[in-house]
Amino acid sequence: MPRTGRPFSVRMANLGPLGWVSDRRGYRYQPTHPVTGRPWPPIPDRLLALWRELVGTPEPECCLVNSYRDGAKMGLHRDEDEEAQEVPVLSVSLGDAAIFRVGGLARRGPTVSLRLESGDLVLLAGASRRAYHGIDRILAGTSDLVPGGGRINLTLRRVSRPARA
Ligand SMILES: O=C(O)CCC(=O)C(=O)O
Ligand SMILES: [Mn+2]
Repeated sequence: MPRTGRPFSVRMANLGPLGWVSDRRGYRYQPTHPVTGRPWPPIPDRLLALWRELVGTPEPECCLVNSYRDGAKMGLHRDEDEEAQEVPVLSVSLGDAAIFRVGGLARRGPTVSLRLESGDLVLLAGASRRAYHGIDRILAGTSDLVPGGGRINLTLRRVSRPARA
């Protein structure tokens, strides 16, 4: 985590031309893995097809892979490291169910929570693109999809501003 250098409880990897990374210096997108220096693997065609069906153009540039095990959670935040703030964010939940919390544009405003099951999709589009959201907890043992248990969330994002047609 920025400043403190403490680890997140969620483990992360990336697919695609850009990956979201975090360290003491802050959050950013970069084309290579921060430790190996290698490019991220490509986003699988099935995910690109899902994006084309639900979002259309432009193409996503990052698929963040979040792995939740052993009490991992994600605090309330907005996805705001992308230049392309008007392009929706699409996420796919796999494995154990999760309690997802979503609010509005103010950090301290009212929120609602909903249960995301394996296979559920979340599309943050329009006004909700800038809404606060997070994962309160994982309901361990609700799915046997992920080997060893837990939840995987795939979050697809456009990062750079699309070229004008
Ligand atoms: O795990 C989730 O469903 C949410 C992930 C998320 O909000 C993020 O990676 O920015
Ligand atoms: Mn998010």
